[in-house]
Amino acid sequence: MYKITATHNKKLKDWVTKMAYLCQPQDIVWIDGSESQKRSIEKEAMASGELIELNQDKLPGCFLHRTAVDDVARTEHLTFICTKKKRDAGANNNWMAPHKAYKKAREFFRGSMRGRTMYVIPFSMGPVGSTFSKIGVELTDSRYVVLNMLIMTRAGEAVLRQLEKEDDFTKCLHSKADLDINKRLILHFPEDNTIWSVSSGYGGNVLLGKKCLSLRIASFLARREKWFAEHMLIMGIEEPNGHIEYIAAALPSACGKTNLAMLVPPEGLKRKGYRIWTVGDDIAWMRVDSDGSLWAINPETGFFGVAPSTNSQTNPNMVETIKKNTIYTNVLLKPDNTVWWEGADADVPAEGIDWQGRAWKPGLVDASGKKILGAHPNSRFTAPIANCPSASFRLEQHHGVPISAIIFGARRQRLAPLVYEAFNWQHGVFMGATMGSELTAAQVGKIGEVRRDPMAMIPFCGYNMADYFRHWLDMGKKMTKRPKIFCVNWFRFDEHGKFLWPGFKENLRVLEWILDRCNNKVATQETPIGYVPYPADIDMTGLDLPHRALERLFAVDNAEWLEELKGVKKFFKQFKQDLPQELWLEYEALTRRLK
Ligand code: GTP
Ligand code: SPV
Ligand code: MN
Repeated sequence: MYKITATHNKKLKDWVTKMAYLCQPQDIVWIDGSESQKRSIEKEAMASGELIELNQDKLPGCFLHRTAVDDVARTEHLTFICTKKKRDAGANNNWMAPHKAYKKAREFFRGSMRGRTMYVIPFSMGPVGSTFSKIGVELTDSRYVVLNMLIMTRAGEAVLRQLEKEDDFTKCLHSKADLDINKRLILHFPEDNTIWSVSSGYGGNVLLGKKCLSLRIASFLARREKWFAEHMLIMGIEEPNGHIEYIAAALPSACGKTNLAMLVPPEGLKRKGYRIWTVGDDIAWMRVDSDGSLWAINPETGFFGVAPSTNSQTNPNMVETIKKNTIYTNVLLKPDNTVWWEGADADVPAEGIDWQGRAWKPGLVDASGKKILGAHPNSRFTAPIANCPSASFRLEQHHGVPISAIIFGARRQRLAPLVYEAFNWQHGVFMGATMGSELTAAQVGKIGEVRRDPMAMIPFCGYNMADYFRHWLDMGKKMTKRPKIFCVNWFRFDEHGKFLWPGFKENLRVLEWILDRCNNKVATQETPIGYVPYPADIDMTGLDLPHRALERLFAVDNAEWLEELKGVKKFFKQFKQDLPQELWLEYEALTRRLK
């Protein structure tokens, strides 16, 4: 009953047919990437209620979508790595045996698309045909997923044509089914290059090109093929003489990647004539090139960014980016059919419809007296990078950009200095491997609790993290021109619970120091945890901070760090004898320096 004519690729044909018999859609539609097909899917999504059309005079091409109330963030406890051996998934992942996982999920997929269309989305992560790039095909019964994937990836005809030349692709199956959280599973089969996601309609759970393919599956492939797939932004910093240096930075979810990637220089630094180029805000694929240095691409073509606090003070480039062709998820709808969220530019609206579709006005509280928010704290927008005023001119280059510095960041009210530098590559890998960060609204869980989040990859590393650390150490040996490694923390508090550092655009002052270090322009102070700046080397022109704020931002409290190391030890011990010995050596050396 299902006839496939869109492709000659037998593997693709057979797989689509098989999945169709499992899910039983009423028909199959192949996504070609054309404007006319996109328009017709938008119309159907409006008719079915999946999308609400926004005010087309003020927000052309923009829509609003609301997810189910219990489907508003990634569900890490329902996310599994299904390798034959449990050991290969590692202590960092939930594991299920592949045959068990397929069997369990198959029951949830069986007939799940009845009465619906199955869309076939051929997509490329990275420019079609680049040596960096990987192809995926996502089958989904969600028009919201289709329209998001059209923004986030290169999807359509060109990819199908590429699939006539190369056979390999990641098989991605998604069905929203009936969105029942008790039947929700996000399954990865790295050994089969396959992803199955069922009963969710939220971002990272269902836009399978993003975290599932570009991080979990790609990290597995990257180790095998000797490259990096990382949860990192990529940005270029151009000096007035036209020279551009690129950096890659890993910060955990909702810890500032998007904001950093497109910052606008603060007034005080404008005289220096910096210009920022945004390459990516979430994912970096990096390779060692024949010149011995590290080159990076952003495999995505869009932003899936956090809405709350996005305004023209914090992120003017994003405000510009999301004015057209943007899909908003779980924000507040205003009476004039525009949108709002906590921390948006416009005044708090007198009334509106909240993210759950209920009438809302300021000051509402729930039964327990808690303020009811207009927008969900993890409400998001999906927008094309091409809309961004700072979008890099090298986005389509198959070669990517060369990376001068790697930055690891975390959200820590205490402990971690604003910035510090690793002594060398191995110490830098140790710094990344021992990152801890406070949880945010981006994942279901206890907000504020500190968890170990090595390289911001704890939710995204598709294999045993002990092997991942080994891979990081090995890659250092592959490079003759290694990037320097740094740690940053924009989130340190003063004794009154206020941020010590203003953050956002002011972070350029820290990046400037980092680049100065890469070019051996400034000296540092050595501390047990790494090199910290001399306060005088941070350009503070136009920024007034309280007395001795910088000293406090760079302070290292040995007792606090020794306490922190207890958590690190516990984390490392989970990996037993698999953990690279080098990391234990670094651990012991740090302990000695702190004592
Ligand atoms: P994901 O998309 O989940 O991977 O998040 P992200 O790392 O891109 O985080 P994003 O830039 O969207 O920032 C998340 C939250 O952190 C927002 O509420 C921002 O307002 C806040 N934030 C970002 N940068 C800074 C900063 O420098 N200082 C402070 N205090 N807050 C920041
Ligand atoms: C993150 O949580 O790190 C995100 C959002 O970037 S999601 O796509 O849902 O993973
Ligand atoms: Mn992210």
